[in-house]
Order: sequence, then structure tokens, then C-alpha cells
Amino acid sequence: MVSKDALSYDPLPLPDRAGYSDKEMQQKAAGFLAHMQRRHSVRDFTGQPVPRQVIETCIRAAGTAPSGANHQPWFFTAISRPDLKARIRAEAEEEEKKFYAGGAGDEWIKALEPIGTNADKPHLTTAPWLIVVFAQRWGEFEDGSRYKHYYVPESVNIATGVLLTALHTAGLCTLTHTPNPMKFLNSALGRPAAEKPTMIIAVGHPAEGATVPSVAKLKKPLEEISAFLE
Ligand code: IYR
Repeated sequence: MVSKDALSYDPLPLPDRAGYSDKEMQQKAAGFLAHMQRRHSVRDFTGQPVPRQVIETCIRAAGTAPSGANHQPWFFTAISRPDLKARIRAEAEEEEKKFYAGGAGDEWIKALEPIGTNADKPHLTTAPWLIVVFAQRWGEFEDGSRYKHYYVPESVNIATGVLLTALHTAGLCTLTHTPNPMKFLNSALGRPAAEKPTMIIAVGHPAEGATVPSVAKLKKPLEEISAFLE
């Protein structure tokens, strides 16, 4: 929790700086690219447990993300309790049924065809952990008074990216899942109404024979996702 009297500017010498030669930089960058190219969203998990400590460490990594005014406007609820996972699955599938029965509209359903999704979400009960990401519009001082958070979606989405990267680096598979609407997660998980659930991340080991849609391997080339103005 932020303290009201810890808010003055206090510059420290840059800690932990790793300086590399140009060649080392390229090696590091290429190594990281290869690592990320091995990340795939997986829909089929085994129930093989994952130690809580691994999940805690990955959430701590997510918590290092940059954020508006360093307010860290995120909250992660990690769930392994079978009764809670079953409740989340039941409520998510209820929303997904409406989505796939027409709520989504034809264009969206067509866009999802190559991904192969439908209203069944077994991963929500088979994966050993679900991590629900919440975005907080407000923070609280120690005395209970509120302060506004800034750039909330941007900050939370950066942290979520770090979390997915950390989980992948730990050798785990994930599936980002966004039932719409997701407000049921607040009551299911006891989070305040001012927090907005942004995503459910199913986490675990892939089932034997797990597949990925072939389109998942089609990544846009550099020329399509970037411009260099030198
Ligand atoms: N939330 C639904 C639909 C869905 C939407 C998108 I965009 C996807 O990339 C995948 C699924 C579901 O989880 O099935």
C-alpha cells in the first residue's frame, strides 16, 4: 500500500544495469525471440499440479511492470480450489453459450473459425491454476482514502504480458480467456466492485496430444508490424 508521506521525488543511481556490446545485445535479443517463438496458447491441460511458489514468483515478475505514476493498478487472484474453478467455468460457459449462439455476430464467429474455439471451456477446471487479472481504477492510502490511478489498461496489459512471459519461461502453458461480460468474477472471487476483471489466464502443463491451430504459427513479418524512420 502506498503511504501518503512516501510521495516526494528521490532519485537513486540506476540499479542493476547490464551493459552489453552490440554483438551481445543482438545475441540476447535473438535468444529472447527464439524463446518467445516457443510460446503457444494451449487449450488442453493436464491436472498435474504446479507449485504455488512458481505462480507467486511469476506474479511478482508481473508486478515489476512499468505503470502510470508507478501506481501498479493491478491485482492477480490465483485459484486452485476446485469448487471455485468449477463455478468460474459454469459462469463463463453460460456467457460463452450466448456469445456463440449469436451474441458475437457473424463476422466475429467467422474470425474465430481458424482458432477452433466454442462455448466449452474445460481448461477452466482441468488447468491446476487460473489467474484472474483485475484492473484497479483507484488505489487506497493507508488511512483508507482513495487516489486515482492513471493509464490503467495500458499498465495492466503490460503486467499481463510480463506474467505470460514469466509463466512461459517457467515452462508452463497458458490460455488467455476473456468471457464477456466478466463481472461475475468480482462476486465469485470477492473483489471490490471498482476493480475490473480483464482476463482469466489458465495455467498448467499441456495435455498429451495438445494441439495449436495452424494459424497460430502465422505471425506477421517485421515489415508489416514496424516502420523504421532513420
Ligand atoms: N471469449 C470467447 C471468444 C473468443 C474471442 C476471441 I477475439 C478469441 O481470440 C478467442 C475466443 C472464447 O473464449 O471462446
